[in-house]
Amino acid sequence: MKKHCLAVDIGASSGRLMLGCLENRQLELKEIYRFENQMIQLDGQYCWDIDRLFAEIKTGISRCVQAGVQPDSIGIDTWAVDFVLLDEQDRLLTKAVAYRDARTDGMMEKVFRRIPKEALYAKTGIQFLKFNTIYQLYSLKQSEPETLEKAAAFLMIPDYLHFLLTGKKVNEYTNATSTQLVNAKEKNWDEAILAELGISRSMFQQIAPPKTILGNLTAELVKEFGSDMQVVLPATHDTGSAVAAVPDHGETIYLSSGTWSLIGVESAEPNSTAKALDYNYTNEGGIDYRYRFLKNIMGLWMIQEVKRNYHDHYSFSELVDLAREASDYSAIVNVNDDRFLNPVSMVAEIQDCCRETDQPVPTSPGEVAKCVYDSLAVSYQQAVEEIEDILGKTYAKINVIGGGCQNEMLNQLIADVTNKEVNAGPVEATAIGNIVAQLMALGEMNDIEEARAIVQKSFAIKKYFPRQKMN
Ligand code: ADP
Ligand code: LRH
Repeated sequence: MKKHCLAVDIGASSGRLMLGCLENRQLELKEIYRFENQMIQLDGQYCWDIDRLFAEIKTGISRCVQAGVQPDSIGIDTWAVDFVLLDEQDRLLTKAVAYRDARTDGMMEKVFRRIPKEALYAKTGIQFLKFNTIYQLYSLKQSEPETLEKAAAFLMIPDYLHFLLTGKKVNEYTNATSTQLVNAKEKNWDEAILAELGISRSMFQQIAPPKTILGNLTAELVKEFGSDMQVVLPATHDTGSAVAAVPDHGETIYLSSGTWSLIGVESAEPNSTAKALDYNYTNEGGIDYRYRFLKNIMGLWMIQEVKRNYHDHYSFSELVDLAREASDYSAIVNVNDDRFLNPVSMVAEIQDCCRETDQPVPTSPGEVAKCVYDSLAVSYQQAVEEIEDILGKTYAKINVIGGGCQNEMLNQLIADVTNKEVNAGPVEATAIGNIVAQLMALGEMNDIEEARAIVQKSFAIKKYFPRQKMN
């Protein structure tokens, strides 16, 4: 009997339920349901609409069952770092505050006063992003210490959604590492860091690795859907699932291209050398305790915001066309500047930045979009140089995965700027990586090597080669 696995993959911009089915060593993927995701404002804070997200998941499951498909298993991945706290009765004590909320402003520096940056990096191997969970929790400790005291459970977003499905509470490993609270060697919560920050160890759950079979749906949900299925942990950090599905990872740099651009390589050991710290590279936990040595780049969030600023008048592909038409325009902004993390208006912020750096100010949507794509490509090139410098080796190819790999202009630009072959696809790498973890847990695939070989065979990859530079 063929197994059917349902992947729930929720990114910061959209969520989808994708059904995977393995037949004759070929993986087939079918979209069941798709919905938008975006931050909402609650009591002046940027948050996720967590109730709606769970309702969307339920809608997707119902559609799957109504279409006559009975999934054997389901697993959820989302963006990293964000969490909720539950009380003794498993009721929500907090909103699902989003990482772009300003609550972490200044928190990194406060934490460094208690734990030096170098010590934190040596223990966790995690890059310094102002919104990491550690700084979110420290902010909560300053503003609402009583909430932290009452907390009985700390669950990251996918952990909470898995809890709603099963009634079981665990902290999945790949996502837990993004908190900057997990000891990279011990692969467990770092008690010394927690103690130093005055954050209680007791609310943290047991860390469970991907491929753990969490259990079945709650009786209530079985009744609602008229069917049961196993809940299996994928790499619940979306980037962990995406990288699990990078077909040819050996000599390839991956670029997971969605709301964020995550650029790096997979590695057997964490690299927390002075150089890696200096360039701010991370060692996030992956499937089978492999590490994702990578850096966050602001990513297509910038174009999502530009699109929103133009009242969604243009689609993503229209913005690409307009950028192409604006070929005479050129300006580069530092995409990783915090000013682009959550500006009031992305278009105005880009224009201000160009003005301040004495570059031509983009006025049309095409010019603004071109500035974003060109600036992203330059930042990818810088990251490639950094990776090659830290690791002392060169890479022949870049494998772009995720929604952004549909941008043909950007793919070609990356090939030209980096002078490397670019392989684009699969678009739904994250959902595929999620499904692959479930299939391994169900005994349908032996290991990640086999899984990657099947992914390579099953999905079309488009190649781009650097164009000759014209003098
Ligand atoms: P996330 O999972 O972080 O929400 P996705 O992997 O879904 O993000 O990627 C979303 C991005 O993909 C969008 O911001 C957009 O730039 C890009 N994208 C989606 N569709 C297209 C398209 N047709 N052409 C070009 N780019 C696209
Ligand atoms: C990408 C991602 C990334 C994290 C960020 C918060 O969706 O999970 O890996 O750094 O969101």
